[in-house]
Amino acid sequence: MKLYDDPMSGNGYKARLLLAHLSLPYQYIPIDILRGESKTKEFLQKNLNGRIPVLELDDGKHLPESNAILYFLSQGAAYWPADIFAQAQVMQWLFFEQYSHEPNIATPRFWLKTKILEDTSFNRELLAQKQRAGNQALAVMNEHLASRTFFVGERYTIADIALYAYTHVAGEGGFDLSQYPAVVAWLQRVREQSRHVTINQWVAA
Ligand SMILES: N[C@@H](CCC(=O)N[C@@H](CS)C(=O)NCC(=O)O)C(=O)O
Repeated sequence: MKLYDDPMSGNGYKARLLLAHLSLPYQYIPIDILRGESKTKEFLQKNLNGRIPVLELDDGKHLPESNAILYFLSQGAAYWPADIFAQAQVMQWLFFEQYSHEPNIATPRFWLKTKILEDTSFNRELLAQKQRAGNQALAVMNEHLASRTFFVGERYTIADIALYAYTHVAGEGGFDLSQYPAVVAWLQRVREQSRHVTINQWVAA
């Protein structure tokens, strides 16, 4: 297997983290999105949408979209529950992550890390809007986790992996996680899972 990914990407980190939990060897192919490497003709054959991460299977098939990669890799493993309602609840949080969480937490992180805000024409009100929506998502997570150890069924699943990826680096997007104590405690439980890797590590083939 190969993973096309940019090392700073939280979406790519979701795949890296699950691959590490599963002890699956893979080849890591760095793609520099800031240099347009995800928009080349060659890359667009792997993902027409021009984005990382993309998982390449040994038979040459390509799978883009981080949460689809999590679903695919977790089949038959403990990170995907057996119960159908619990499966639907995992999906519930994967969709929450993509609609309410990632666009509002990953984007401010990207803007601040790449210093794009130093461009005076950039609308800082847009940053404030994203941060307000991101804080709403963190508040939802905090309330849900106040009486639970993990997002679904009291077990660590791909819902936790998907939500951990950008939550644990939310500070880089200007978010104050100390306002969300249940989230902070959950982040620590995620870090304690076996074969955890940080966002800066990956297991090469
Ligand atoms: N919904 C996609 C989002 C993928 C995505 O936005 N990837 C970013 C990096 S985190 C990217 O490739 N950006 C390059 C671009 O938009 O040109 C997923 O979850 O994988």
